[in-house]
Amino acid sequence: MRKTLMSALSGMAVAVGMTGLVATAQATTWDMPTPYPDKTFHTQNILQFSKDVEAATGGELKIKIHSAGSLFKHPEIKNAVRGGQVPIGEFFLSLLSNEHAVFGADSQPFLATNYDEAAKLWNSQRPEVAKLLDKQGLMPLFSVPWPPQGLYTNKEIKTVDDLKGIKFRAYNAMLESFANKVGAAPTQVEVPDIPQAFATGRVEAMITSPSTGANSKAWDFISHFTDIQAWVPKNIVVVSKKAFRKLDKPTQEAVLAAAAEAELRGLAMSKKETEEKIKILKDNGVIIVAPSPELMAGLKEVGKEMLVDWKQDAGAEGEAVLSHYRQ
Ligand code: PCA
Repeated sequence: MRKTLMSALSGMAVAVGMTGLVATAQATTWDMPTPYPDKTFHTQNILQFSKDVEAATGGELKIKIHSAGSLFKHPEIKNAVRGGQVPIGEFFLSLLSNEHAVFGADSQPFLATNYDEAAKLWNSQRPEVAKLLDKQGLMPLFSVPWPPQGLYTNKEIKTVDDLKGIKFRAYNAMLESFANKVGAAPTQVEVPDIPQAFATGRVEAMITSPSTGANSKAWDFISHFTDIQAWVPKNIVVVSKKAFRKLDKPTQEAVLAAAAEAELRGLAMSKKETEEKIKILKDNGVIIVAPSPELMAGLKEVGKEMLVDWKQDAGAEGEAVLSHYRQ
């Protein structure tokens, strides 16, 4: 009797196991590396995107998010998608500015400094970005801006000269060149490593959003936030065209619809958090400073110089972006 029951049970287990196997063989799971920690609004938005895709496809396509550079480090994410190691990924668009200056248009100081200008700039930039990515077998799915970028320091900054000699955290080639131009000493540091970089004295100032400042608990290592609103950079989510083509038509459409929603939701989240995160900085003792006219004039001068360099580097594609943007 015991033996019969056992074999009946194991027979059932085999049957259940087989059904499980059939189900997983049909469904697709995409691993998706992202650079920023879970509580970042971009990551929250992408988690919702993943849920939306799973719901819309009845579980046919699952997107598993690997946040904070846990699967691939940020600078490797784009090439991981390009090389087919993962089908989809998120990264900071202007991180690619060392491949082509056009990718860095949104990190050009004082070219687009609020959400409306940033949307207009993205409209002008998107066709060129899409063409460049297409050559690498990649397709943009959606893009979401960060809040306008501000200056975090451990003293009051009244003029550009006050930035001289400061060890400056950078997140792309443009910010590095900006830091060099103001006489600061730049070092690349990814978001998850910011607290450690300040704690060990590798850096002592940064330009980033209220989001990244508040999420990094900037009050532990800086005293002043100067609201210079210097540019509005974006993250982009790209998919490998090859992986996308493998999906059936309804699944492809579900991905595109969820992406369009994510772009709108992400923008709303970004806008909402600008004020919220500045308030958190303030509540934790950071001194919020409106920039002096001298400081702004000096920073804009640096922006002008950088735009000259940028135009040269960005060539015909850059011209197309700028002339469309300025129409
Ligand atoms: N946070 C990211 C990119 C821009 C931003 O606001 C960072 O600091 O790296």
